[in-house]
Amino acid sequence: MEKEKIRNLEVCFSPANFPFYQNKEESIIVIVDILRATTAICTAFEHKVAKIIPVATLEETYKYKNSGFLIAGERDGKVIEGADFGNSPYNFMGNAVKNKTIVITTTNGTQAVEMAKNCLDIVIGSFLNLNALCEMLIKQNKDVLILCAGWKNRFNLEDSIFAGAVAEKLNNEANYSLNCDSAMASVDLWQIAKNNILDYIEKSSHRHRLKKLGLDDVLEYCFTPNITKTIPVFKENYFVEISKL
Ligand code: 3SL
Repeated sequence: MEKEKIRNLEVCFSPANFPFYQNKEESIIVIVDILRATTAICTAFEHKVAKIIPVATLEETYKYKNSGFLIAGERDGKVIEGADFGNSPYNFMGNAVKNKTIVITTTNGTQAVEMAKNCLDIVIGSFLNLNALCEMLIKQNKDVLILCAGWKNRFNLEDSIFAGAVAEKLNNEANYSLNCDSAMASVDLWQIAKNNILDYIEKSSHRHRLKKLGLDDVLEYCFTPNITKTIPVFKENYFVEISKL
């Protein structure tokens, strides 16, 4: 007999739609920006960063810089002036990040975090921590809302297929029902893409944006599953590894 599906999994394809989701306070919010912000954040925690402070505005970022913090960030893919790091996951490796606190601002990823900031449970998802994330969500047994950062409030393929990967797993392996059309659409997209993600993602507009800027060296890395078991979780005003809570 099939297990009763008692938890809901919803997918929000754009931060612009986030205010319309009613069940935010009861849900774990998974923020996703596969190219490249949430992949970079997961990389930083795999490389033992202490904290990541996400901020929405450049003004706030430079305030932190003036107080002596390391800052990372981009706008439209380009590294912001005066930054210690850009937003390539390769920047967030080794001694550059180990035991450090880094302030990050990005075009879409940290804006999505900003929208969700008042919610109780916020975590970061990427292909890098896919299985660990799903295992944690199943263990928590709460409703889940996946917030895709998209591109300037528009839909994007890479975040949506990742949402589909999580939705499919939670639906198949646990008691999650997919009652919203966007969750079902994300699973359909994932099923089309999953056997050859890199070919599929050739269509993605941000993939082309990164190529034009010469920043697409991270493409394969961003779609590599399960490089890390770390799960960045939001506390007060920063992300920390879940085991440090
Ligand atoms: O928009 C974002 O948050 C970034 O991930 C975009 S970029 O890939 O760094 O250009």
